[in-house]
Amino acid sequence: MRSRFAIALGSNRRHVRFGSPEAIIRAALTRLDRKKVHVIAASRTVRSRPLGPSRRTYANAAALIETRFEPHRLLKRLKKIEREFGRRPGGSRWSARTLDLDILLWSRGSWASQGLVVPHREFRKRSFVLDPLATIAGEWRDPLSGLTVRQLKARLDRKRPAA
Ligand code: A4P
Ligand code: MG
Repeated sequence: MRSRFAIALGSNRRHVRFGSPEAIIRAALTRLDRKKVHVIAASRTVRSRPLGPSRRTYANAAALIETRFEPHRLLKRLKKIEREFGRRPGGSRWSARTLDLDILLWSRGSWASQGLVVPHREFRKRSFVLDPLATIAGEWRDPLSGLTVRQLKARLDRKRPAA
């Protein structure tokens, strides 16, 4: 049975072949849409100030995909793509990275296994995730809070008015 996932894409480092973080995100979206994984919507790429210690500006985007994969199988594919884009495993947490792919939401609800929690634990607090996601999945309801993506974004915007 096919299900849907919302995915976050982030990059804050140039790649020798693909170029700027924006170009990396575009290339990653093309790469994602292959072999049993279908990209059915993608947001525009936005620039965002880094959260955490890295000082490099990020490019972020969100995508909706359709696949028969279970969450852990999809994570394996995402990790493979991160490696193809030159992300080295074992770099310090939040260090500059060429490509970060996170699973945000799953149409069948919640998932927890070793090394994977869906919905993503931090996504409700991050405007660089909710802003692009709201443009393609505003009505998607977070199974934990019961709020839609649009409502989560509005709640976050109230807390952190745009600078
Ligand atoms: N993992 C557990 N749940 C998930 C999930 N739902 N999706 C595990 C993906 N992975 C999940 O992630 C570490 C491990 O989390 C994975 O191996 C997987 O087993 P990682 O991507 O390898 O490492 P990371 O990215 O350094 O850690 P983490 O916790 O994913 O960092 P974040 O939270 O992704 O933060 N600022 C801006 N403006 N834009 C950004 O995109 N990103 C980060 C990274 C920091 N600041 C940022 C941005
Ligand atoms: Mg990550």
